[in-house]
Parts: sequence; C-alpha cells; structure tokens
Amino acid sequence: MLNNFVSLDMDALCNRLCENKKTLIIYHERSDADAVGSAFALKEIFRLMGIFSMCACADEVPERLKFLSEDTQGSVVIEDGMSIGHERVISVDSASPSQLGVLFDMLRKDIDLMIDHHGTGTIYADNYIDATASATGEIIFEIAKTLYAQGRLPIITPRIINCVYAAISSDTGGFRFANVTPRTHRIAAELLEAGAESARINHILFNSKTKKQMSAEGEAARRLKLHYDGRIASVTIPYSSVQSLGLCDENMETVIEIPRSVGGVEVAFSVRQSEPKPFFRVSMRSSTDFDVSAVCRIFGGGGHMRASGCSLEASGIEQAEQMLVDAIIRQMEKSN
Ligand SMILES: [Mn+2]
Repeated sequence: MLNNFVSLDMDALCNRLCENKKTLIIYHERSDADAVGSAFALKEIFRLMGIFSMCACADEVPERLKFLSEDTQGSVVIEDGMSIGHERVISVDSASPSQLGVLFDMLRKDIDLMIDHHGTGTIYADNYIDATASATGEIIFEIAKTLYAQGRLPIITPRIINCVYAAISSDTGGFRFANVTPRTHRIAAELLEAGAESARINHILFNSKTKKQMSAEGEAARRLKLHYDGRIASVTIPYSSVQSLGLCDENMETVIEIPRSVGGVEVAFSVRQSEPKPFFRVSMRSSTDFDVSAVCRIFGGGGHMRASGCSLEASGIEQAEQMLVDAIIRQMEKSN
C-alpha cells in the first residue's frame, strides 16, 4: 500500500480532533476492553466538547464489556453507522485494515485518523501511533489531559476515567504483562486518584468468567500439547468441540491463557476453528524476547512482539498446529 499518510504529534492530533465534524469512531472486531474503552472514552471527550460522535464496530460489543458502552445509543452496527451522516471516521486500537473487517471496505475513503499503540501493522490513514503505550487507552488519556490543559475539554468525567482504566488494565493483563512501564503505573495512579473503580472493573475483566468460557478453557486444557522440549505450548479448539460445547468466539478468547500459564513455556498459541471450514484463527503469546509478531506476519497477521494473531487455512486443525510449531521453531533457530 502506498503510504502518503502523516504521523501527527500530540498537539497536531488534538487540533485535528477539535475540528467540529460529525465523527464515527471505529474499533477492531473481536473487541477487547482496550478497543471498546478507548472508543467510548473518545466519544465522551467529543460529547463534552460539543462534537457529535458515534462508535461502530463490525461486531456487537461483547456482553461482558457492555459496562463500557452502557449508553448503547452511542454504539451502532455498521448499517446504522452509515446513516449518521458522518463527516469523518477515526479508528482506535486497530493496526491493520483486516482488523476492522467489513468496516474498512465500507469506510476506507472516510478514515481521517488512526490512533493506536501497535508497533506493527499496515498504516491506512493519518495517524498517531505510540508503540511505547501499553494500551490505546493510555493515548486517549493523554489526549484528554492535553485538551483539558488547553481549556478545550471542560472536565475529565468518571466515564472517561473508567473507560481508560479498563482499557489499560485489559491490555496489560491486570498490570502483569511486559508492556507495563513506570508510565503505565503512574497513569494508573492518576486514574485511581481521579476515582477509577479499579476493583469493580478488574473483577469484571479478570475474575468473572461465564460457564461457556470455563468449558472452552477446560477443553483447551484437555487438548494442551507441548513441543520443542516444552518451550512451545499449544491448544486447539476444533469445530467439533465448538459445536458440542455450543461455543462462540467470545467464549474462546481466554483459551490462550491455558498454554501460556504452563511453566517453562516461551511461546504459547491457540488455534480455533469457529466454522465448519478449514479456516483457523490463531492467538500467539511470548513470555520472552522472542517476537511472535514475526511468526504471525508469515501468515499475514501481526500485532505486538509478545501478543499477536493471524488466520490461516490448512487441511485440518492438527496441520495448522504443526505449521505454526514449525514456523516458531524456524524463527527460534534463526534468532539463536
Ligand atoms: Mn490495544
């Protein structure tokens, strides 16, 4: 893709955001709390500045994240999104067109800005990308503080505080992952001082699983495999399990935690088949400096060094699993 897009600094970004245009805020499919929290915090910022905006995604907001989008008036599926007569589109937490699903094709010419923290991806608009931020929520909070300091945002409301806190807590695994920096904790401290409901939010994000999610994790644990002297661990959820347990994508998001939590494992991945097609969705995590985004890029995906994803076609789920193991081993041997 030919890239003539401008990378903005914080001041230029804030100036752009202040343009009074009807705005559609979009975020990635299979949304996490960083995507939803960042989108709805930005919507609140616009509301307080008197700028009309709506949030849209190719998927519904997941049930467990509805507390972030409680004013559901602000959330639209794309058919409705087209009718708001938007004058610009801003994406958050979405590193590549593919993450936006059908939204990208429908809106590509209207995308004015991307605000993101992924270090790898395909730039598709003028952008503010800070790969040192643990979450897009960190950037949104910086936007709020900058606009407030400039006198353009009258107040930073509890809604902004809670959405940003959830975004950061989610993308850092409750402040446990390697993307956590001193700045992350300073921001968290500021958010707590401002009244972030941390206990409630962390309980929702990490301690309350649905029964379906438990079934998916149980199935994953049953199908756990170790490879390469236990340095690689994988789990697979084939369509037959999806069907017999009645799972949907949302129930399977946390299965990656199963191989990841095995001691000694450096690279963990999950392979999910949510449709009766030879099409597999992969999440990959690294517990070391090994760059899983390099492996995912081989299959057309990407993400962060320690957390990435991709999709692939293979004759069966075990073949897909083997292809990934082979690719990881090749990459490990290369980086030795
Ligand atoms: Mn994120």
